[in-house]
Amino acid sequence: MRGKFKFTFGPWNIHEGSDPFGPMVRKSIGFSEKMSMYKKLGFDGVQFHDDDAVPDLNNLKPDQIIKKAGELKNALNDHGLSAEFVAPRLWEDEKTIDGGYTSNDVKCRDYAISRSKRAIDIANALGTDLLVLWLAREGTYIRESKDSKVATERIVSAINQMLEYDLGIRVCIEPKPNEPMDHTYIPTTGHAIALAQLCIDPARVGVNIESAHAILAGLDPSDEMGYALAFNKLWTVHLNDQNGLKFDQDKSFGSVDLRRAFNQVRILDKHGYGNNGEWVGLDVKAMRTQKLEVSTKHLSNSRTIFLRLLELSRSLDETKVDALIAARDYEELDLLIMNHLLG
Ligand code: XLS
Ligand code: MG
Repeated sequence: MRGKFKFTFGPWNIHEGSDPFGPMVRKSIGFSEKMSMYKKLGFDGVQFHDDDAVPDLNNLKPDQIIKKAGELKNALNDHGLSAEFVAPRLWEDEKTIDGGYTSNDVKCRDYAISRSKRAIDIANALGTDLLVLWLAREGTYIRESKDSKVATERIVSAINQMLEYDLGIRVCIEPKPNEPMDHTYIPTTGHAIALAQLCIDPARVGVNIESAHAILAGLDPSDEMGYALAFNKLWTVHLNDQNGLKFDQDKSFGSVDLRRAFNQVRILDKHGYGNNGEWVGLDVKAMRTQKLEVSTKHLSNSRTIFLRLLELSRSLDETKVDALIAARDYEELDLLIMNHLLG
């Protein structure tokens, strides 16, 4: 079965270029202007952090949040766009300095859970059943500051409370091994899928695999995807690229290692990704050097590369591949792939 591909990105992927060492270099673009850019760039869906969808939500009551999210839903409809998921942004608030669900302070843990429930309310109002959890600060800078068994149990308990709060919501963990933390508790796809088994309804806990995060964990993103597909748990992806073990770069898809990108497209297509409505999400950032007028090319380029790699994947002579596998001639298979990619 072939895959079916439609694309999303989040408003944070059109950004001002600030980094830990320097301020913004491009002016901010408001969300309504961004909304009008999606279709032109070839995208049909939007990924949201809770406060991308409803700014200032800490100062609003639950019913006010739902009302604002409803207004946003109308605006999305006007643009012919769907919401793919909502992710509670549990890494900026002062109450999440030491983590959300794993914070050592019970008041902060309660805040993280109540904020996650607001994110679920927003997801419902936007017409999506997918909640993404990037567990940004659920980890430590020094091992002694938290107990990893207790932390794991706290994450499970938090997810259980979300599953209980809304019997229709699906929780999608986005693993990442480090940054901002030294080490996080759910660093890989395997960790996330095993964690799902500890939850009250494992069938509603899946993964969002980000290429760069897998690479930062020293793993191959396409193998991570294949693993999640085997569990029917690959519910969304964050495609991008990463040049080795350093900060999370969110480079354009395929821009570092075309063959690695090819294999991600190939595994998704071979196993019918998208036939159950899954989206291809991109989590890419423009280079800081890019001028404002041309600061969305990383998005359209990543999509273009995906589609070109899809053509290559579909035009690969699979009979030859099978014959070389049968002959165990992997050197020749290597050359076949290289020649195919070189065109
Ligand atoms: C950061 C994450 C982030 C999430 C969205 O590393 O990739 O962008 O995907 O919350
Ligand atoms: Mg991501």
